[in-house]
Amino acid sequence: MERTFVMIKPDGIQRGLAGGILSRFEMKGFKIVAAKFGILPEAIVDKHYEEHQAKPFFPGMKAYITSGPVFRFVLEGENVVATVRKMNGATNPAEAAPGTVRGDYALSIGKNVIHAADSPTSADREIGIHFAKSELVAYEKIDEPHIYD
Ligand code: FUP
Repeated sequence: MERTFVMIKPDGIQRGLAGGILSRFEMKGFKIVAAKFGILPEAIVDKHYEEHQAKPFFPGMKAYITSGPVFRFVLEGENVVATVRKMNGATNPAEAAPGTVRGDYALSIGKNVIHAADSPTSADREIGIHFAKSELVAYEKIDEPHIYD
């Protein structure tokens, strides 16, 4: 079963959006297999955003993403990577459709509330950066027969 990495950023935490956002994914049918709350260590930020390190927005983004706690979790389910990206909406909230997390809750790209991995390969990489294997919990959820054909 596919897994993805999701992070509610400091703006989402400060605005009290974390529970409601996690609830969207639970109600969709995805299973929570790991979660942690806290301030990101600098080394984790550098690894996570490796591809953006040379970009002009990187220093500001790094300062922001470490300015307060974030809520990180791993979700599991069929097509979870692409589905969570769709549920989050476009990176730039101005282009995010209503009904998506960013379409409903965000106005600017630097404060876009949430991150999710953009491919199964990125998901594996990001899960490995943020969680130890022992922190990923494999378990049966009783609603699965009612969610999957
Ligand atoms: P995403 O895959 O949706 O997380 O988006 P990107 O990897 O393109 O960007 C990562 C983060 O960099 C965004 F969530 C916000 C930040 N960013 C900016 O602050 N300014 C930009 O112009 C582009 C991205």
